[in-house]
Amino acid sequence: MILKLKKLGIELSNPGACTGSDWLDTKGDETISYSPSDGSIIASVKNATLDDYEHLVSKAQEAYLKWRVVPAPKRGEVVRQIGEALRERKEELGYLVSLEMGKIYEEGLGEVQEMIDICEFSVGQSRLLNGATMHSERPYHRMYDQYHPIGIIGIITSFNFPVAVWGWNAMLAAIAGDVVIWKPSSKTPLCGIAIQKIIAETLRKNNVPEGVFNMIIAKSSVLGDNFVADKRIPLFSVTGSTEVGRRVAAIVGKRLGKTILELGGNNAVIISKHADLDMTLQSVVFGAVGTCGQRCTSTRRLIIHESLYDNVKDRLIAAYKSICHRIGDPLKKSTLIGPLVDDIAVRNFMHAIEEVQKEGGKLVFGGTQLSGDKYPNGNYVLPAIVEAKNHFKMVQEETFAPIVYLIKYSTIEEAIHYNNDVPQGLSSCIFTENLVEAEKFLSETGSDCGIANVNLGTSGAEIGGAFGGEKDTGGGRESGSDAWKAYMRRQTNTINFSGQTALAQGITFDF
Ligand code: UN1
Repeated sequence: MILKLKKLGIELSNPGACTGSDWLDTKGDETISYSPSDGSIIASVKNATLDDYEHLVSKAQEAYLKWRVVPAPKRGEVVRQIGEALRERKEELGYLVSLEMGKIYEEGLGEVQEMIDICEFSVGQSRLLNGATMHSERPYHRMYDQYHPIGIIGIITSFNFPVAVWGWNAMLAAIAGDVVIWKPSSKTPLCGIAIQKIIAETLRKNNVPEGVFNMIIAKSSVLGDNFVADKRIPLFSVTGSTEVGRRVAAIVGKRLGKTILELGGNNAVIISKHADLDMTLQSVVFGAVGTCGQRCTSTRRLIIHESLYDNVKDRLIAAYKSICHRIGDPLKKSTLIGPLVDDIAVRNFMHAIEEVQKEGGKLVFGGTQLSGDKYPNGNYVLPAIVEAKNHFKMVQEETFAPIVYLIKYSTIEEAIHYNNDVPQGLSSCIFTENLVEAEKFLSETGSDCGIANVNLGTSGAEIGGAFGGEKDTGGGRESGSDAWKAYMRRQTNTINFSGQTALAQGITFDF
Protein backbone atom coordinates (compact mmCIF):
# COMPACT_ATOMS: atom_id res chain seq x y z
CA MET A 1 0.00 0.00 0.00
CA ILE A 2 2.71 2.45 1.03
CA LEU A 3 4.62 1.86 -2.21
CA LYS A 4 1.56 2.42 -4.37
CA LEU A 5 0.65 5.62 -2.54
CA LYS A 6 4.27 6.79 -2.83
CA LYS A 7 4.17 6.25 -6.57
CA LEU A 8 1.14 8.52 -6.66
CA GLY A 9 2.92 11.15 -4.58
CA ILE A 10 0.57 10.81 -1.60
CA GLU A 11 2.28 11.80 1.67
CA LEU A 12 1.04 11.20 5.19
CA SER A 13 -0.04 14.84 5.29
CA ASN A 14 -0.80 16.68 2.05
CA PRO A 15 -1.49 20.28 1.11
CA GLY A 16 -5.04 20.90 -0.11
CA ALA A 17 -4.69 23.24 -3.08
CA CYS A 18 -2.81 23.17 -6.35
CA THR A 19 -2.66 25.31 -9.47
CA GLY A 20 -1.35 22.60 -11.79
CA SER A 21 2.09 21.65 -10.62
CA ASP A 22 2.52 24.18 -7.81
CA TRP A 23 1.09 23.32 -4.40
CA LEU A 24 -0.05 25.96 -1.94
CA ASP A 25 1.04 25.85 1.67
CA THR A 26 -2.55 25.52 2.86
CA LYS A 27 -3.20 26.35 6.49
CA GLY A 28 -6.80 25.30 7.07
CA ASP A 29 -8.04 22.55 9.34
CA GLU A 30 -7.38 18.92 8.57
CA THR A 31 -9.40 16.37 6.66
CA ILE A 32 -8.48 12.80 7.43
CA SER A 33 -9.13 10.27 4.73
CA TYR A 34 -10.29 6.93 6.11
CA SER A 35 -10.63 3.79 4.07
CA PRO A 36 -14.29 2.72 4.04
CA SER A 37 -13.18 -0.90 4.00
CA ASP A 38 -11.65 -1.03 7.49
CA GLY A 39 -11.77 2.49 8.88
CA SER A 40 -8.00 2.85 8.79
CA ILE A 41 -6.41 6.23 8.18
CA ILE A 42 -4.91 6.50 4.70
CA ALA A 43 -3.50 10.02 4.92
CA SER A 44 -4.58 13.53 5.79
CA VAL A 45 -5.03 16.81 3.96
CA LYS A 46 -4.51 20.37 5.18
CA ASN A 47 -7.61 22.08 3.90
CA ALA A 48 -7.48 25.29 1.91
CA THR A 49 -8.62 28.62 3.31
CA LEU A 50 -10.43 31.44 1.57
CA ASP A 51 -7.09 33.15 0.96
CA ASP A 52 -5.89 30.05 -0.85
CA TYR A 53 -9.08 30.12 -2.90
CA GLU A 54 -8.51 33.74 -3.87
CA HIS A 55 -4.98 32.83 -4.95
CA LEU A 56 -6.37 30.02 -7.12
CA VAL A 57 -8.96 32.25 -8.74
CA SER A 58 -6.41 34.90 -9.66
CA LYS A 59 -4.07 32.25 -11.05
CA ALA A 60 -6.99 30.80 -13.02
CA GLN A 61 -7.92 34.22 -14.40
CA GLU A 62 -4.36 34.89 -15.55
CA ALA A 63 -3.99 31.42 -17.02
CA TYR A 64 -7.24 31.71 -18.95
CA LEU A 65 -5.93 34.72 -20.88
CA LYS A 66 -3.03 32.60 -22.10
CA TRP A 67 -4.75 29.24 -22.49
CA ARG A 68 -7.65 30.52 -24.59
CA VAL A 69 -5.26 31.60 -27.37
CA VAL A 70 -3.41 28.28 -27.52
CA PRO A 71 -4.81 26.57 -30.66
CA ALA A 72 -7.39 23.95 -29.72
CA PRO A 73 -5.50 21.02 -31.32
CA LYS A 74 -2.44 22.03 -29.29
CA ARG A 75 -4.58 21.98 -26.15
CA GLY A 76 -5.74 18.58 -27.38
CA GLU A 77 -2.13 17.43 -27.56
CA VAL A 78 -1.71 18.27 -23.85
CA VAL A 79 -4.86 16.28 -23.10
CA ARG A 80 -3.48 13.37 -25.14
CA GLN A 81 -0.38 13.36 -22.94
CA ILE A 82 -2.53 13.57 -19.80
CA GLY A 83 -4.24 10.41 -21.07
CA GLU A 84 -0.83 8.77 -21.46
CA ALA A 85 0.17 9.78 -17.92
CA LEU A 86 -3.08 8.30 -16.58
CA ARG A 87 -2.47 5.11 -18.52
CA GLU A 88 0.94 4.77 -16.88
CA ARG A 89 -0.57 5.16 -13.42
CA LYS A 90 -3.77 3.23 -14.08
CA GLU A 91 -2.98 0.46 -11.63
CA GLU A 92 -1.97 2.70 -8.73
CA LEU A 93 -4.82 5.14 -9.28
CA GLY A 94 -7.35 2.32 -9.60
CA TYR A 95 -5.98 1.00 -6.33
CA LEU A 96 -6.36 4.37 -4.59
CA VAL A 97 -9.93 4.78 -5.89
CA SER A 98 -10.73 1.37 -4.44
CA LEU A 99 -8.97 2.11 -1.15
CA GLU A 100 -10.46 5.54 -0.58
CA MET A 101 -13.94 5.10 -2.09
CA GLY A 102 -14.53 1.40 -1.42
CA LYS A 103 -15.50 0.19 -4.90
CA ILE A 104 -13.81 -3.04 -5.96
CA TYR A 105 -10.40 -2.75 -7.62
CA GLU A 106 -11.77 -3.91 -10.98
CA GLU A 107 -14.24 -1.00 -10.91
CA GLY A 108 -11.49 1.34 -9.76
CA LEU A 109 -9.55 0.39 -12.88
CA GLY A 110 -12.71 0.87 -14.93
CA GLU A 111 -13.04 4.36 -13.59
CA VAL A 112 -9.49 5.25 -14.60
CA GLN A 113 -10.20 3.73 -18.00
CA GLU A 114 -13.13 6.16 -18.36
CA MET A 115 -10.65 8.98 -17.85
CA ILE A 116 -8.26 7.61 -20.44
CA ASP A 117 -11.16 7.22 -22.85
CA ILE A 118 -12.41 10.77 -22.34
CA CYS A 119 -8.87 12.06 -22.94
CA GLU A 120 -8.80 10.28 -26.27
CA PHE A 121 -12.28 11.48 -27.12
CA SER A 122 -11.28 15.05 -26.27
CA VAL A 123 -8.15 14.94 -28.42
CA GLY A 124 -10.32 14.23 -31.45
CA GLN A 125 -12.89 16.78 -30.36
CA SER A 126 -10.18 19.45 -30.14
CA ARG A 127 -10.18 19.51 -33.96
CA LEU A 128 -13.96 19.49 -34.14
CA LEU A 129 -15.12 22.50 -32.15
CA ASN A 130 -17.19 23.43 -35.12
CA GLY A 131 -20.32 25.47 -35.62
CA ALA A 132 -22.80 25.55 -38.49
CA THR A 133 -22.79 27.82 -41.50
CA MET A 134 -26.12 29.24 -42.60
CA HIS A 135 -27.28 30.85 -45.81
CA SER A 136 -28.15 34.48 -45.26
CA GLU A 137 -31.43 35.93 -46.53
CA ARG A 138 -29.44 38.94 -47.74
CA PRO A 139 -27.31 38.95 -50.90
CA TYR A 140 -23.53 38.70 -50.46
CA HIS A 141 -23.79 38.03 -46.76
CA ARG A 142 -22.38 35.08 -44.92
CA MET A 143 -23.56 33.71 -41.61
CA TYR A 144 -22.10 31.12 -39.27
CA ASP A 145 -21.75 30.21 -35.62
CA GLN A 146 -18.54 29.65 -33.80
CA TYR A 147 -17.67 28.54 -30.30
CA HIS A 148 -15.39 30.39 -27.91
CA PRO A 149 -14.14 29.43 -24.44
CA ILE A 150 -15.98 30.90 -21.47
CA GLY A 151 -13.44 31.16 -18.67
CA ILE A 152 -13.21 29.40 -15.35
CA ILE A 153 -15.27 26.24 -14.91
CA GLY A 154 -16.07 25.12 -11.36
CA ILE A 155 -16.19 21.35 -11.02
CA ILE A 156 -17.68 19.77 -7.91
CA THR A 157 -17.51 16.00 -7.83
CA SER A 158 -18.96 13.31 -5.64
CA PHE A 159 -17.23 10.51 -3.72
CA ASN A 160 -18.65 7.70 -5.85
CA PHE A 161 -16.73 8.56 -9.02
CA PRO A 162 -13.85 10.44 -7.45
CA VAL A 163 -11.71 10.69 -10.60
CA ALA A 164 -13.70 9.95 -13.78
CA VAL A 165 -16.16 12.81 -13.43
CA TRP A 166 -13.27 15.26 -13.14
CA GLY A 167 -12.00 13.75 -16.40
CA TRP A 168 -15.31 14.17 -18.22
CA ASN A 169 -15.43 17.83 -17.29
CA ALA A 170 -11.82 18.95 -17.13
CA MET A 171 -10.76 17.37 -20.43
CA LEU A 172 -13.60 18.95 -22.41
CA ALA A 173 -13.05 22.27 -20.62
CA ALA A 174 -9.33 22.10 -21.43
CA ILE A 175 -9.75 21.53 -25.16
CA ALA A 176 -12.44 24.24 -25.19
CA GLY A 177 -9.85 26.73 -23.88
CA ASP A 178 -11.33 27.00 -20.39
CA VAL A 179 -9.54 26.60 -17.09
CA VAL A 180 -10.91 24.63 -14.14
CA ILE A 181 -11.17 24.83 -10.39
CA TRP A 182 -11.98 21.36 -9.11
CA LYS A 183 -13.36 20.71 -5.67
CA PRO A 184 -13.34 16.95 -5.03
CA SER A 185 -15.56 15.38 -2.39
CA SER A 186 -14.02 15.66 1.07
CA LYS A 187 -14.69 11.91 1.39
CA THR A 188 -12.14 11.25 -1.39
CA PRO A 189 -9.59 14.09 -1.28
CA LEU A 190 -6.58 11.87 -1.93
CA CYS A 191 -7.93 10.90 -5.33
CA GLY A 192 -7.90 14.62 -6.16
CA ILE A 193 -4.34 15.00 -4.96
CA ALA A 194 -3.20 11.94 -6.91
CA ILE A 195 -4.68 13.28 -10.15
CA GLN A 196 -2.87 16.59 -9.78
CA LYS A 197 0.40 14.78 -9.16
CA ILE A 198 -0.12 12.54 -12.18
CA ILE A 199 -0.75 15.44 -14.57
CA ALA A 200 1.90 17.82 -13.15
CA GLU A 201 4.83 16.55 -15.21
CA THR A 202 2.80 16.75 -18.44
CA LEU A 203 1.80 20.32 -17.63
CA ARG A 204 5.39 21.32 -16.92
CA LYS A 205 6.75 19.64 -20.04
CA ASN A 206 4.24 21.47 -22.20
CA ASN A 207 4.60 24.85 -20.47
CA VAL A 208 0.93 24.85 -19.57
CA PRO A 209 0.46 27.97 -17.43
CA GLU A 210 -0.12 27.45 -13.71
CA GLY A 211 -3.84 28.02 -13.16
CA VAL A 212 -5.31 25.92 -15.98
CA PHE A 213 -5.91 22.83 -13.84
CA ASN A 214 -6.64 23.92 -10.28
CA MET A 215 -7.79 21.73 -7.43
CA ILE A 216 -8.94 22.76 -3.98
CA ILE A 217 -9.91 20.76 -0.93
CA ALA A 218 -11.96 22.63 1.65
CA LYS A 219 -14.94 22.06 3.89
CA SER A 220 -18.27 23.23 2.46
CA SER A 221 -18.56 25.58 5.42
CA VAL A 222 -15.48 27.38 4.05
CA LEU A 223 -16.06 26.93 0.34
CA GLY A 224 -19.66 26.05 -0.39
CA ASP A 225 -22.41 28.52 -1.26
CA ASN A 226 -19.78 31.27 -1.67
CA PHE A 227 -18.00 29.13 -4.27
CA VAL A 228 -21.04 28.68 -6.49
CA ALA A 229 -22.06 32.31 -5.94
CA ASP A 230 -18.71 33.49 -7.33
CA LYS A 231 -19.42 35.54 -10.45
CA ARG A 232 -15.91 34.98 -11.72
CA ILE A 233 -16.95 31.40 -12.50
CA PRO A 234 -19.44 31.42 -15.37
CA LEU A 235 -20.16 27.67 -15.35
CA PHE A 236 -20.46 25.11 -12.58
CA SER A 237 -20.61 21.40 -13.25
CA VAL A 238 -21.90 19.67 -10.16
CA THR A 239 -22.42 16.00 -9.38
CA GLY A 240 -24.31 15.22 -6.20
CA SER A 241 -27.72 14.76 -4.67
CA THR A 242 -30.85 16.46 -5.97
CA GLU A 243 -30.93 18.47 -2.76
CA VAL A 244 -27.42 19.83 -3.39
CA GLY A 245 -28.30 20.48 -7.04
CA ARG A 246 -31.39 22.49 -6.15
CA ARG A 247 -29.35 24.66 -3.84
CA VAL A 248 -26.60 25.18 -6.42
CA ALA A 249 -29.11 25.91 -9.20
CA ALA A 250 -30.80 28.58 -7.09
CA ILE A 251 -27.55 30.33 -6.23
CA VAL A 252 -26.01 30.14 -9.71
CA GLY A 253 -29.35 30.93 -11.36
CA LYS A 254 -29.73 34.08 -9.31
CA ARG A 255 -26.58 35.49 -10.89
CA LEU A 256 -27.57 34.05 -14.29
CA GLY A 257 -24.57 31.75 -14.33
CA LYS A 258 -24.71 28.37 -16.05
CA THR A 259 -24.82 24.91 -14.55
CA ILE A 260 -24.41 21.34 -15.64
CA LEU A 261 -26.16 19.30 -12.97
CA GLU A 262 -25.79 15.55 -12.67
CA LEU A 263 -27.95 14.62 -9.70
CA GLY A 264 -29.82 11.64 -8.33
CA GLY A 265 -31.23 8.77 -10.33
CA ASN A 266 -33.95 6.22 -9.63
CA ASN A 267 -33.22 3.87 -12.44
CA ALA A 268 -35.53 1.08 -13.53
CA VAL A 269 -35.16 -2.05 -15.59
CA ILE A 270 -38.28 -3.31 -17.33
CA ILE A 271 -38.18 -7.08 -17.64
CA SER A 272 -40.59 -8.05 -20.37
CA LYS A 273 -42.07 -11.48 -20.94
CA HIS A 274 -39.97 -11.40 -24.15
CA ALA A 275 -36.69 -10.94 -22.26
CA ASP A 276 -33.70 -13.25 -22.43
CA LEU A 277 -33.68 -13.97 -18.72
CA ASP A 278 -30.10 -15.21 -18.37
CA MET A 279 -28.74 -12.04 -19.89
CA THR A 280 -31.22 -9.91 -17.95
CA LEU A 281 -30.22 -11.32 -14.58
CA GLN A 282 -26.53 -10.93 -15.29
CA SER A 283 -27.02 -7.21 -16.02
CA VAL A 284 -29.50 -6.62 -13.23
CA VAL A 285 -27.24 -8.02 -10.54
CA PHE A 286 -24.31 -5.84 -11.63
CA GLY A 287 -26.60 -2.80 -11.87
CA ALA A 288 -28.13 -3.33 -8.44
CA VAL A 289 -25.20 -4.43 -6.29
CA GLY A 290 -22.17 -3.24 -8.28
CA THR A 291 -20.33 -0.36 -6.58
CA CYS A 292 -22.47 -1.42 -3.59
CA GLY A 293 -25.40 0.44 -5.16
CA GLN A 294 -23.53 3.74 -5.09
CA ARG A 295 -23.71 4.80 -8.72
CA CYS A 296 -26.11 7.48 -9.91
CA THR A 297 -26.96 4.87 -12.52
CA SER A 298 -27.42 1.91 -10.12
CA THR A 299 -30.50 -0.18 -10.76
CA ARG A 300 -33.05 0.66 -8.07
CA ARG A 301 -36.30 -0.73 -9.48
CA LEU A 302 -37.18 -3.87 -11.43
CA ILE A 303 -40.47 -3.60 -13.26
CA ILE A 304 -41.27 -7.22 -14.02
CA HIS A 305 -43.98 -8.71 -16.21
CA GLU A 306 -46.50 -10.59 -14.06
CA SER A 307 -46.04 -13.83 -16.01
CA LEU A 308 -42.43 -14.16 -14.90
CA TYR A 309 -42.45 -12.18 -11.69
CA ASP A 310 -42.06 -15.16 -9.37
CA ASN A 311 -39.46 -16.75 -11.59
CA VAL A 312 -37.37 -13.55 -11.70
CA LYS A 313 -37.74 -13.08 -7.96
CA ASP A 314 -36.56 -16.61 -7.21
CA ARG A 315 -33.66 -16.44 -9.61
CA LEU A 316 -32.62 -13.06 -8.29
CA ILE A 317 -32.67 -14.30 -4.71
CA ALA A 318 -30.62 -17.32 -5.78
CA ALA A 319 -28.12 -15.04 -7.55
CA TYR A 320 -27.81 -12.79 -4.48
CA LYS A 321 -27.32 -15.86 -2.25
CA SER A 322 -24.56 -17.08 -4.54
CA ILE A 323 -22.56 -13.88 -4.18
CA CYS A 324 -23.07 -13.29 -0.44
CA HIS A 325 -19.67 -14.70 0.35
CA ARG A 326 -18.12 -12.28 -2.11
CA ILE A 327 -18.83 -9.20 -0.03
CA GLY A 328 -15.73 -7.85 1.65
CA ASP A 329 -12.40 -6.13 1.15
CA PRO A 330 -12.74 -4.29 -2.18
CA LEU A 331 -9.07 -4.82 -2.94
CA LYS A 332 -9.32 -8.60 -2.74
CA LYS A 333 -9.55 -10.20 -6.17
CA SER A 334 -12.54 -12.41 -5.39
CA THR A 335 -14.67 -9.59 -3.94
CA LEU A 336 -17.64 -8.40 -5.95
CA ILE A 337 -19.22 -6.03 -3.42
CA GLY A 338 -17.26 -3.69 -1.20
CA PRO A 339 -18.44 -1.56 1.71
CA LEU A 340 -20.71 1.46 1.73
CA VAL A 341 -18.74 4.66 1.94
CA ASP A 342 -19.44 5.48 5.60
CA ASP A 343 -21.74 4.98 8.56
CA ILE A 344 -24.17 7.63 7.31
CA ALA A 345 -24.67 5.58 4.14
CA VAL A 346 -25.28 2.47 6.27
CA ARG A 347 -27.82 4.37 8.37
CA ASN A 348 -29.62 5.53 5.21
CA PHE A 349 -29.71 1.96 3.95
CA MET A 350 -31.14 0.62 7.21
CA HIS A 351 -33.62 3.49 7.40
CA ALA A 352 -34.94 2.84 3.88
CA ILE A 353 -35.38 -0.88 4.63
CA GLU A 354 -37.30 -0.07 7.79
CA GLU A 355 -39.48 2.60 6.21
CA VAL A 356 -40.40 0.67 3.08
CA GLN A 357 -41.57 -2.24 5.23
CA LYS A 358 -43.78 0.15 7.20
CA GLU A 359 -45.35 1.16 3.90
CA GLY A 360 -46.13 -2.46 3.07
CA GLY A 361 -42.92 -3.49 1.29
CA LYS A 362 -41.82 -7.10 1.74
CA LEU A 363 -38.13 -7.69 2.38
CA VAL A 364 -37.34 -10.95 0.59
CA PHE A 365 -33.57 -10.87 0.85
CA GLY A 366 -30.78 -9.13 2.78
CA GLY A 367 -31.22 -5.68 4.24
CA THR A 368 -28.88 -6.22 7.16
CA GLN A 369 -25.59 -4.81 8.33
CA LEU A 370 -22.80 -7.38 8.31
CA SER A 371 -20.50 -8.09 11.21
CA GLY A 372 -17.68 -10.51 11.94
CA ASP A 373 -13.97 -10.83 11.13
CA LYS A 374 -14.47 -10.37 7.40
CA TYR A 375 -16.11 -7.01 8.00
CA PRO A 376 -13.68 -4.98 10.11
CA ASN A 377 -16.02 -2.02 10.44
CA GLY A 378 -19.74 -1.41 10.21
CA ASN A 379 -19.81 -0.37 6.55
CA TYR A 380 -20.71 -3.72 5.00
CA VAL A 381 -24.31 -4.61 4.21
CA LEU A 382 -26.17 -7.49 2.69
CA PRO A 383 -27.84 -6.11 -0.47
CA ALA A 384 -31.61 -6.02 -0.21
CA ILE A 385 -34.42 -7.21 -2.45
CA VAL A 386 -37.79 -5.74 -1.55
CA GLU A 387 -41.21 -6.35 -3.10
CA ALA A 388 -42.88 -2.97 -3.29
CA LYS A 389 -45.25 -0.65 -5.08
CA ASN A 390 -43.92 2.09 -7.29
CA HIS A 391 -45.75 4.85 -5.44
CA PHE A 392 -44.22 4.04 -2.02
CA LYS A 393 -42.35 7.02 -0.61
CA MET A 394 -39.10 5.08 -0.26
CA VAL A 395 -39.37 3.75 -3.81
CA GLN A 396 -39.77 7.30 -5.08
CA GLU A 397 -36.57 8.36 -3.35
CA GLU A 398 -32.98 7.57 -4.25
CA THR A 399 -31.25 5.65 -1.47
CA PHE A 400 -27.56 5.47 -2.34
CA ALA A 401 -27.17 1.82 -1.34
CA PRO A 402 -27.86 -1.67 -2.71
CA ILE A 403 -31.63 -1.93 -2.44
CA VAL A 404 -33.65 -3.11 -5.40
CA TYR A 405 -37.45 -2.87 -5.44
CA LEU A 406 -39.52 -5.44 -7.35
CA ILE A 407 -42.65 -4.11 -9.02
CA LYS A 408 -45.16 -6.14 -11.03
CA TYR A 409 -46.76 -4.99 -14.33
CA SER A 410 -49.14 -6.38 -16.88
CA THR A 411 -48.98 -4.15 -19.99
CA ILE A 412 -46.01 -2.42 -21.58
CA GLU A 413 -47.80 0.92 -21.18
CA GLU A 414 -48.09 0.29 -17.46
CA ALA A 415 -44.39 -0.64 -17.27
CA ILE A 416 -43.37 2.57 -19.04
CA HIS A 417 -45.68 4.52 -16.75
CA TYR A 418 -43.92 3.08 -13.68
CA ASN A 419 -40.52 3.72 -15.22
CA ASN A 420 -41.38 7.41 -15.57
CA ASP A 421 -43.47 7.85 -12.45
CA VAL A 422 -40.63 8.97 -10.15
CA PRO A 423 -39.13 12.43 -9.70
CA GLN A 424 -35.75 11.47 -11.19
CA GLY A 425 -34.90 10.77 -14.84
CA LEU A 426 -31.36 9.50 -15.28
CA SER A 427 -31.11 5.97 -16.65
CA SER A 428 -33.53 3.26 -17.71
CA CYS A 429 -33.69 0.10 -19.76
CA ILE A 430 -35.88 -2.63 -21.10
CA PHE A 431 -34.96 -6.24 -21.60
CA THR A 432 -36.98 -7.57 -24.50
CA GLU A 433 -36.50 -9.39 -27.78
CA ASN A 434 -39.70 -7.80 -29.04
CA LEU A 435 -39.05 -4.94 -31.45
CA VAL A 436 -42.38 -3.22 -30.89
CA GLU A 437 -41.86 -3.06 -27.12
CA ALA A 438 -38.29 -1.84 -27.54
CA GLU A 439 -39.32 0.92 -29.93
CA LYS A 440 -42.22 1.96 -27.69
CA PHE A 441 -39.81 2.27 -24.80
CA LEU A 442 -37.48 4.47 -26.86
CA SER A 443 -40.21 6.62 -28.41
CA GLU A 444 -41.51 10.01 -27.31
CA THR A 445 -44.13 8.19 -25.25
CA GLY A 446 -41.49 5.90 -23.77
CA SER A 447 -38.83 6.40 -21.14
CA ASP A 448 -38.42 10.01 -20.02
CA CYS A 449 -34.82 9.47 -18.90
CA GLY A 450 -31.58 10.90 -20.28
CA ILE A 451 -30.37 7.35 -20.87
CA ALA A 452 -32.62 4.61 -22.25
CA ASN A 453 -31.14 1.24 -23.18
CA VAL A 454 -32.41 -1.97 -24.73
CA ASN A 455 -30.98 -5.27 -23.51
CA LEU A 456 -28.28 -3.71 -21.37
CA GLY A 457 -28.36 -2.41 -17.84
CA THR A 458 -28.84 1.05 -16.39
CA SER A 459 -25.26 1.55 -15.22
CA GLY A 460 -21.90 1.51 -16.92
CA ALA A 461 -22.52 4.05 -19.67
CA GLU A 462 -19.76 4.58 -22.22
CA ILE A 463 -18.05 7.98 -22.33
CA GLY A 464 -18.94 8.50 -26.01
CA GLY A 465 -22.57 9.32 -25.26
CA ALA A 466 -23.89 12.42 -23.51
CA PHE A 467 -24.30 11.53 -19.84
CA GLY A 468 -27.04 13.01 -17.69
CA GLY A 469 -30.76 13.01 -17.08
CA GLU A 470 -34.01 14.88 -16.86
CA LYS A 471 -36.34 16.13 -14.09
CA ASP A 472 -34.77 15.91 -10.62
CA THR A 473 -31.58 14.55 -12.20
CA GLY A 474 -30.89 18.15 -13.19
CA GLY A 475 -30.90 18.20 -17.00
CA GLY A 476 -27.13 18.53 -17.53
CA ARG A 477 -25.09 16.54 -20.01
CA GLU A 478 -21.42 15.69 -19.60
CA SER A 479 -18.87 13.52 -21.38
CA GLY A 480 -19.49 12.52 -25.00
CA SER A 481 -21.64 13.44 -28.00
CA ASP A 482 -21.91 17.25 -28.19
CA ALA A 483 -21.67 17.84 -24.41
CA TRP A 484 -18.56 19.95 -25.16
CA LYS A 485 -20.84 22.77 -26.31
CA ALA A 486 -21.82 23.51 -22.72
CA TYR A 487 -18.22 24.50 -21.98
CA MET A 488 -18.16 27.13 -24.71
CA ARG A 489 -20.13 30.19 -25.66
CA ARG A 490 -21.77 30.29 -29.05
CA GLN A 491 -21.46 33.35 -31.21
CA THR A 492 -23.48 34.02 -34.36
CA ASN A 493 -21.54 35.99 -36.96
CA THR A 494 -22.92 37.72 -40.05
CA ILE A 495 -20.55 39.26 -42.56
CA ASN A 496 -21.69 41.70 -45.22
CA PHE A 497 -19.49 41.75 -48.31
CA SER A 498 -22.06 43.37 -50.61
CA GLY A 499 -20.73 46.91 -50.22
CA GLN A 500 -24.27 48.01 -49.43
CA THR A 501 -26.51 48.17 -46.43
CA ALA A 502 -29.25 45.58 -46.48
CA LEU A 503 -31.60 45.15 -43.54
CA ALA A 504 -33.04 41.78 -42.67
CA GLN A 505 -36.74 41.05 -43.03
CA GLY A 506 -36.75 43.31 -46.15
CA ILE A 507 -37.10 46.48 -44.07
CA THR A 508 -36.31 49.73 -45.87
CA PHE A 509 -35.01 52.58 -43.76
CA ASP A 510 -33.85 55.18 -46.29
CA PHE A 511 -32.78 58.63 -45.24
C1 UN1 B 1 -22.12 8.40 -11.47
O1 UN1 B 1 -22.57 7.47 -10.83
O2 UN1 B 1 -22.13 9.56 -11.04
O3 UN1 B 1 -22.66 5.04 -16.24
C2 UN1 B 1 -21.43 8.22 -12.78
C3 UN1 B 1 -22.00 4.73 -15.25
C4 UN1 B 1 -20.63 5.33 -15.13
C5 UN1 B 1 -20.69 6.69 -14.55
C6 UN1 B 1 -21.55 6.85 -13.34
N1 UN1 B 1 -20.02 5.40 -16.42
O4 UN1 B 1 -22.41 3.96 -14.40
